[in-house]
Parts: sequence; structure tokens; C-alpha cells
Amino acid sequence: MARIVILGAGIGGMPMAYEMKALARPGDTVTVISEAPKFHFVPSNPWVAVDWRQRKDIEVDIAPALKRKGIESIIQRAKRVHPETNQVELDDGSRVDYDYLVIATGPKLAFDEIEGLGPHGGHTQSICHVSHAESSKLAWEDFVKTPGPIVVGAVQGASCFGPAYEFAMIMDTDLRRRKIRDKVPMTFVTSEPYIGHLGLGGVGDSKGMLESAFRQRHIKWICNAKTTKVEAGQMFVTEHNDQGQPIKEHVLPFQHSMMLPAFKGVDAVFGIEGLTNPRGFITIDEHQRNPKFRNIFSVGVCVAIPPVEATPIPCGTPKTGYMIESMVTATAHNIRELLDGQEPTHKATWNTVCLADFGDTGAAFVALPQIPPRNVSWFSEGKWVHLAKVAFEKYFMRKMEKGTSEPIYEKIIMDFIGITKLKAKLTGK
Ligand code: FAD
Ligand code: DCQ
Repeated sequence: MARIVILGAGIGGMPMAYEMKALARPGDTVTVISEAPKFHFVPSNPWVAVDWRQRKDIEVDIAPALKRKGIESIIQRAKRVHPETNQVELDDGSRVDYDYLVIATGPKLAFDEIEGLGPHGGHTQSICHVSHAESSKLAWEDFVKTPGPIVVGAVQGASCFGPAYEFAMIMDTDLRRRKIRDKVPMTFVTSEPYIGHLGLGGVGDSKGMLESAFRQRHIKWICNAKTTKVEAGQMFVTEHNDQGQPIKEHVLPFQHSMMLPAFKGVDAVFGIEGLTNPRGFITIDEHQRNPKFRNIFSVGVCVAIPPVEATPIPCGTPKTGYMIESMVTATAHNIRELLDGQEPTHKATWNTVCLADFGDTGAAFVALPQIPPRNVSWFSEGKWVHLAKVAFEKYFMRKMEKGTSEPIYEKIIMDFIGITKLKAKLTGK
């Protein structure tokens, strides 16, 4: 009987545990190792940061939820993965043996790469973790009493741009509701070559639509931007041209700022030869499997994916929820095949389907496949997206509490609109 261990209990790890348990044989054990006792629905963090959502509304207690489905949990940080001995070393020094390991740790946030960046001793807020979003909310409560300029965006090497756009629009909506928007000059600073690139080379007319949304909301922007330093109340930004040469130095004053950092791999895996790339992301083949350590798989933000295209200032490829769920489904099936003595055959589609909230409206986008030229490249704005995102949050939270992996009606709807998690086996595409 096999011991399957999943490292991390986020957007990737929790569905991974449920899908794996459903596909494992009766005697196999599925164990989740999580440093935090609670699952957090990360996409709702921007709402926490403006007090539209409470932390408790986007949390689920991991251990009892998993236990109901017969899944074990260990609430402790993994200090180091030891692939040669098939063990995960925990903070208390004990070791967990595995036959199969799925790494789903999400990112380490690389605030330290820019002086003065981030909430740990720096001068900018973050929404990457719910605890950051909570402290950002406290800063927001002070800010709305004495409003001033806002700088928001994503730094060089970032791979997650959607939430920066969301947060800019959400803050704008909140300020308009408070009738103090006129006191707040807003600047969006990004390493993307143009507004709406999103690390994806654009999706449909994302450039035109997001520029238009920014114009309508009086949000200025600086693209091809390198954030060089942050001091209390001011950000130093170098703007570049399309050849990547510096063209202008900006010193941007701010009273409130949130910048998405670059990501890298977590300490537990960083530097393990053959397991990770130089940034610490897990290298995987088309079956989500590490090429060197054949019993290790990986899903989510911690996997290594090359950029969609070269850009003047480095921009990574985003790993969005649907893409992550597709990695999860493929991995669960592949491990089951190995348990049955077969070779893995399932490949994730890595399709991008995303709902981005703008506070009052929102934007939905679909990119199939992720890398252009695409069969489907669709971007649409509307009020329905805001409502759909709220509905999706409730739906996902319920799924994590109840432990359902993928209800059949979800599969039927997505198959019907032509968005699938697994590549069709017959064509091999
Ligand atoms: P996470 O959800 O971060 O989970 C990783 C887990 O592993 C964490 O719980 C962490 O505590 C744990 N862990 C890490 N290291 C260890 C260790 N050593 N030992 C034990 N446990 C460990 N995508 C969308 O599709 N739609 C959205 O609207 C959207 N919004 C986003 C908003 C924000 C602010 C961000 C940052 C991302 C957003 N994403 C969105 C992208 C993506 O869906 C999320 O980043 C998602 O959380 C990634 O899932 P994950 O499982 O890879 O990592
Ligand atoms: O897992 C998801 C997730 O959380 C990480 C999101 O963030 C809110 C998402 O937006 C997934 C799967 C999504 C995508 C949800 C798509 C819902 C269906 C919309 C249909 C689009 C129009 C054709």
C-alpha cells in the first residue's frame, strides 16, 4: 500500500488531497503537510485589504475537513524535502516517509530583492497572504482618514499581475463610494511591456480594455518599469523603452502602496539539484512529474514554467486557479496509473480561465492554450463578473469544506463550453 504525501494546503494542495483520496486504492494513505492550520482562499485577499471581506469568511480548518474524507494532516512547516531518502523533514526534526510526494507549496515572496519592498520592515503593503491583506486593511483604514497618492502594481520578475489590476480597481471603487476619490492620484507601475499583457502576451483585447478602464477611472500607468528602491512615502522607478534601455527616472510619492513581488521557490526545496530550477521552482515534465525524482510531482505556483515571451523587463507566466486545478487532476490520475503499475499518461491543459474583480464590475478571460497563437483568446468586462466571482468564492469554499473534488455538474458545464482540464488522449494535444 502506498503513502502519498501532499506538501501544502492551498488552492492546489487541498483539491489535490481530495482528488487523490478519491482515486487512491482503499489501503493507500493520503497525508497533507501544512504549515498553517487553515486553508485560505487567496483570490479574495484584495477584498480583505479594503475590509469588504473578513478573514474568517475565506478560511477553512484543514484538519477536520480532511479527516471527514479519511485524509491525514500534519500541521507543521516542512523544513526540507529529502528526495534521496523519500522523506520530508519537519520543523521539529521528525521525518515523514512517502512513496509519492506532491509539492504544492505556492511561492516564497521575494520582497528582499528590492530595498524597502514589502510588509516585513518595508514600506509597501501586500495582498499575497491573508495576514498581509489584514495589515493592509489597517493601513487602509488610516489612509482613508488622510488620503493622498496611491502607487500600485507589480515589480520586475513578477508573474502574477491580475491581482494588481484588481486591487487598483477595487481601491478606486472603494474611494468613489467614500466620495474621496478626488483626493487620491493613482499610478499603476508594472514590469509588463503594456497594460493588459498579464504575463500572457495579452488575452483578446485585454490591452485596449484595461487601458480604457484605467482611463475611465483616472489611473495613470508606467510600463516596462523597474522598481529600484522604496522609502517611506516614495518609490523609485526606472522606466524603460521597448529595447529595455532606461528612458526616465521617476520618484513617485505615495501615502498607500501595494506592489506584487517576484516569486521564488520555498526554502524546503530551494537548491535541491535536479528537483528545482535556479529560482527554486520545481521542474516537471508534461505529466507534472519531476524528471530526476520520479516519485515527486508538483502542482500550482511552485512549478517551473518558462515565460510566454521575452519582454524588455522580466515578466513571468501567471499560474491561475483553473490551470492549477488541471495540474491537480492530471497528477491524481498519473499517480493512480503508477499505483496500477502503468506509466502516467495524463497531461494538464494549463488552460487559463480567470475572473478578475474590479470592485463594481470585473473582467473574465479565457486563453486556450496559454501560449499564443491561440484557439480561443477572449476577454470581456461586465458587472456579471463581479457577481460571478463572489459566487465562485462561495462555491470554492464550500467545496473545500465538504471535500468534493469536482462535482459532475461543474465538469459538464466546462466541457460544454469547451474548457477542459485534461488533454484529449487520442490526439495527444
Ligand atoms: P497557495 O494557495 O499559496 O498554497 C500554498 C500552501 O503551501 C500555503 O498554504 C502555504 O502555507 C503552504 N506551504 C508553503 N511552504 C510550506 C512548507 N515549507 N511547509 C508546509 N506548508 C507550506 N488565480 C485565479 O485563477 N483567480 C484569481 O482571482 C486569483 N487571484 C489571486 C490573488 C492573489 C492576491 C494572488 C497572490 C494570486 C491569485 N491567483 C488567482 C493565482 C493563484 O490562484 C493563487 O496564487 C493560488 O493561491 C496558488 O495556489 P497554490 O496552491 O500554488 O499556492
Ligand atoms: O480555481 C479558480 C479560482 O481560484 C483560484 C479562480 O479565482 C477566483 C477562478 O477565477 C478558478 C477555476 C477560476 C475560474 C472560474 C471560472 C468560472 C467559469 C466562468 C466561465 C467563463 C466564461 C466562458
